[in-house]
Amino acid sequence: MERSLVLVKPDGVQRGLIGEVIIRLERRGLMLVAAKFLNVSQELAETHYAIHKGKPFYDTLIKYITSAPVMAMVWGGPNAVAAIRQTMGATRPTEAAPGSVRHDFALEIGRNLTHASDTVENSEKEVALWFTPSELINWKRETDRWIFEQN
Ligand code: IDP
Ligand code: MG
Repeated sequence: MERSLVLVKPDGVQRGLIGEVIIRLERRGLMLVAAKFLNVSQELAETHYAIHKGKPFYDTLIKYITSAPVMAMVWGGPNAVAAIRQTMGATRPTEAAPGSVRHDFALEIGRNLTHASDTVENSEKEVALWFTPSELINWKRETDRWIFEQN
């Protein structure tokens, strides 16, 4: 099953939007695979955002993600990476599709509430960075056959 790392970033946690993000992913039919609430260390932040090192927003991005607790989750399902990116919306909230989390709840790119893996390859790396194998729950839902064509 395809999986994606999803973070409710510090602004989302502070604004009480953890439940809002979860409800949208649950309603879409995606499956929760893992979850934990944590303060992000400097080291984890730098590894997670290594691809952005050197960019003008890198230092503020690291400060943002380490500034307060985040809700880290793994969600799975068919085309989970693309589906979750769509549910979260484009990086810049003013370019995010109406109905997406970033459109509906955010205004600024540096306060865009969530993270979601951008490719299948990166999703597997990110899941392994944030979670140990034993934290990833492999389970079946009674509703799977009504949501997934193949299960
Ligand atoms: P993504 O979160 O949609 O994958 P990325 O381009 O990977 O977007 O950027 C990571 C995060 O860095 C964004 O979610 C946003 O919080 C922040 N960011 C990206 N570009 C800018 C910018 O130009 N100014 C401020 N923050 C930015
Ligand atoms: Mg990204």
